[in-house]
Formats: sequence, C-alpha cells, structure tokens
Amino acid sequence: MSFVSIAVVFDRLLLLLTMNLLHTFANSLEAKKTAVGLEFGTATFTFGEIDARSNQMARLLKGRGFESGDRLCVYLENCVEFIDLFLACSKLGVIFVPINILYREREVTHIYNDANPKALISTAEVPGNFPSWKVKELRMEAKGLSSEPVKIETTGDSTAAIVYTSGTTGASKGAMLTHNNFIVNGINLITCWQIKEDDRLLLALPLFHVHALANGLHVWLMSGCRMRLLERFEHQKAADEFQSFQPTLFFGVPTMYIRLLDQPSDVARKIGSTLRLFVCGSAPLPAHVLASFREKYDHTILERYGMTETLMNISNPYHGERKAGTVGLPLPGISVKIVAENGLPVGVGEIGEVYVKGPNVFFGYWKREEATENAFKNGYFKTGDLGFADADGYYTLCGRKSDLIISGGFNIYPREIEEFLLEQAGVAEVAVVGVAHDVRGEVPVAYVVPTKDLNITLLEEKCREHLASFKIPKAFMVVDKLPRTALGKVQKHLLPAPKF
Ligand code: MLC
Ligand code: AMP
Repeated sequence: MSFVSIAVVFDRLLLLLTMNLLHTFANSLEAKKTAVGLEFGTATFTFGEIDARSNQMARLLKGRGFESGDRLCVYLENCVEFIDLFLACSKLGVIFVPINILYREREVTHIYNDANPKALISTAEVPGNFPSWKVKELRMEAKGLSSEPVKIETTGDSTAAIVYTSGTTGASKGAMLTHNNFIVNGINLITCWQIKEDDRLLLALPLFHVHALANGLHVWLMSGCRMRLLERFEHQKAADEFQSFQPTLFFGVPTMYIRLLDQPSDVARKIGSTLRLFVCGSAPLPAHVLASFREKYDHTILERYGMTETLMNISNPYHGERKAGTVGLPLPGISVKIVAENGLPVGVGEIGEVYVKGPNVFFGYWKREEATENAFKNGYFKTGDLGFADADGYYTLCGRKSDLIISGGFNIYPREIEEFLLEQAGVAEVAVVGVAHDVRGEVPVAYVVPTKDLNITLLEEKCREHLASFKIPKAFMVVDKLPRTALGKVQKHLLPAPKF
C-alpha cells in the first residue's frame, strides 16, 4: 500500500474513532425514542420524532447540495425547525450559522457576506432582501423524505457552528466552535448542575446565542430531560408558563430575573416550589436582585460566566456556597488566570484580565487569522473581562477592558453605533456610552455634536430602520463638543448624565 493510501485509511479510521455531538445526544434521540422530549406551543414531540425530523431535514439539505464544511445561515425565532436544522447540520458536518433575529439589513449583510453560506433560512423576508429558503416550505418538503439516518461524517474537531460576536472594531467576528467545544460544555453543566432526565427545562432564551444553544438545547438533548421551548421571553406571560409547565430548571439573563421580581409573592412561592435550579448569566446579576429573588422565590440563583468564544468558564457550585456578586469557580478541565497589564499573573484580590484555557475554548475567528492570533497568549484566550479571585478561589468580574455594553444580555459595541451615526445627516461627532438601567442592566446613550442639519426624530428613525432594537440609543444628548484628552481620545466618563 502506498504512503498516500495508508494516510487515507488512517484518516478514515480517525473519523470512525472520534465521537461528535450526535453521540452525546444518543441519550435522548436513541435511548428515549418514545418519550415526549419537547413542548412548543400546543405541540409535543417525542425524541424519536425530533430525530426523524432532523434526518429528513438532513436528507433535504443533502439533496440540495450541502456538503460537510458548507455554511447554513438561519435567521429564525425559536421554533422546532430551528432544532431540526441544527441537528441536520450536525449530522451532515454542515456549519450552522445562527443570526440574531433582531438584526437589520446592515448587520445581516455583514454576517451573510462574511459567512458566505450555501443558503439562508428564514420565516419571512430577510432584511437586505437576501435570497432565503422559507422554513415552513422546507419542512413540508422534508416531511416527504425518508427519516432513516444519513451517514455521519463529522468528528469531534469538526466545526459545528460559527456564532457571530459583536466586534470591538465595529464589524462582528464569527467564532468557530467545534463539536468538542459543545460536548465539553454540555457534559460540564450536566455534571456540575446535576441535570437528570427527569428534569423539566423552561427555555425562553433566543436559540441564536450560545446561552440557549449550548446550555439549553445541548443540555436538554444530552440529558434527555423534557423541555418547553418558548418563542421568546414575554414577561407578561412568564408566570403562566412557569405555572402550567412546572419546570425544575430555568436558565435566564439578569433582565429576566428582574422582570420575575414583579410577580406577586404567592405566585413567586408557587413557582419556586417546583423549581430545583435557577441559573443566571450573560451579564452581571446585581447582588440586590439575587437577594430579592431569594426572598420572593426561596431560591438562590446560581450565577455563572461564559462567552461565545469559550462557552461556559466559571460557575458557582450546585452544592456549596453560591457567593453573591461572584461567578464562582472554574468548571472542570478549565484553567483560569488573572493577568496584569505587564502579562504576569496577579495575586489574590488583585484585578487583572481574565485568561481562560481549556477544551471549551474555540479555535479561532472565521477567516480572521490576525484577530485570532491577537486573541490568545501562551495558549490562553484573553477574554477582555476584568476580574479577581478571592482566597477561596471564587472569581468576581468587575468590568471589561473594552467599552462593551450589555443590554438585556445582548452585547453592543459603541463603536458600531458610532460609525453608523456618523454616516447620518446632522452628525459631526458622536460618542456612544453605556448607562446603567434598572431592568436591562445597561442601555446605549448617544452624545451628538450637531451640524445644522441635525433632526433627532429622523436620526432615531434611521436607527430603528437599520439597527437591532437593543442597539438603538435610549437617549440622544446634543452637546457642543466631546471632552477629549490631549491625544484626542474621547473621555466618555466626563459626558453629562443622560435624560431619558
Ligand atoms: C427582545 N426582543 C425580542 C427578543 N428579545 N424580539 C424577538 N425575539 C426575542 N427573543 C425585543 C422586543 O421586541 C423589544 O423591541 C425589545 O427587544 C425589548 O423587549 P421587552 O419585551 O421589553 O423585553 P424585556 O422584558 O426588556 O426583556 C428582554 C429580554 C431579551 C431579556 C427578553 O433582552 C433577551 O431575550 N435577552 C437574552 C439575550 C441572550 O440570550 N444573550 C446571551 C448571549 S450569549 P422593541 O423594538 O419593542 O424595543 C452570552 C454568553 C453567556 O452572553 O455567558 O451566556
Ligand atoms: P457574548 O460575547 O455575547 O458571548 O458575551 C460574553 C460576555 O458576557 C462576557 O465577556 C462577559 O462580559 C459577559 N458575561 C457573561 N456572563 C456574565 C456574568 N455572569 N457576569 C458578568 N458578565 C457576564
């Protein structure tokens, strides 16, 4: 046998020998075929049905020319087809690229052009009028196909998804996450949060972000528990969903917990009585919210810390102390260190940048070698978050190196909004800053130095038309000039307080 053919055989063997995400989903899709696994609206689905639907979807995509490594963009609200498509992609080795449904033309165009997908899937027209396959039609067509499994050709190191993160330079970057990244994340959470098949997960987070995708969807399929998926979190209806489903598990962002504090005490107690675990992340959970929630629901929310690029890094323990204001201890297999400006690790209690290393960490940004290189140092991913460790090893986050704004758990880079505003009539100079907000955590506010053409109503309309709703400045403050350092850098902390 020639050297080349030995290499090919060896390669095939490697393919056969490594597991991928689907193997970890066998606990539900294979082992619990007849059990109801999913509720969505008034419909229920057994795990066998979920598996069959995704096999049909995989066949449809394959029939339309999809091959391993191709990208598929989805611009969808939470729905069962979202799950079909994610699983179909995993089964085919196709790279799944979710797009935030709140994104408008400008944001979608960037991701579409960057990811260069073979197809884009949506419910209706996509902003920017990109050609898209309509999801209901796809499902109708898939229904007629065989539900036998397609051949799986993915390995643990294959890229399962590219998830776009808000970019520090304005344009967002696609984080390439492998099957192994997601596997490690899911196994860690199931083990550390003691998730079992008799759990009931209420999932109201959007599936296009890793919080719902990796922690929600994957943990559900890996544990074989029952999930009620909501199209979205609507605080007016949340109590009804809790009471009718009686979940044992809930994953949310701080804004959701703040909204839940509005419930009357008797309703809160009732909800709390069936719950086993409330988990919070994606943005800082204020200590007073943790305390009020404990008072009302009789539960101590478990706060954890993650990122698109790393999935979950640090978590408060399930057993043991959940320390208010901290994000807890590094999850198994994950190394964390706090590093000073000079690149050296700092001691207990000292603030520095959080560096993370482990099998959970992504391997790079899609088509961005330089950004990837800059993101790592000595094998550690530089998170850009600032924090410190206490003597018990618990980590506290205390801000970010960049001026990233997190509103309701959605990330916003001021630079992106500033660039957009500068392109509009009437704007000579602009600075966007994050301002504290009781419910959303932070909201963006724009400080505009006007030219004579400035019309704030028109400017706001332009924002509504072109930016995702959470990026629209909550207030536009007109100022004569922006405070700057001698080097011309805007001193955002010197800007006057906004008026809402
Ligand atoms: C919010 N909106 C949505 C939506 N969420 N629209 C469609 N689908 C969704 N999922 C829009 C609303 O239409 C409205 O727009 C605006 O956002 C606020 O809506 P609201 O009803 O007033 O909601 P509110 O009570 O404020 O709650 C918002 C929220 C939302 C908490 C439900 O912010 C949310 O779903 N956040 C989760 C974000 C997330 O999953 N982040 C994880 C990133 S991963 P308008 O136009 O009417 O103002 C990550 C890593 C990690 O960070 O560690 O997890
Ligand atoms: P994203 O890029 O959307 O994945 O957001 C990741 C960022 O969310 C992190 O870098 C943190 O700044 C922030 N984050 C996630 N979890 C927490 C938390 N528990 N407390 C504070 N910030 C958090």
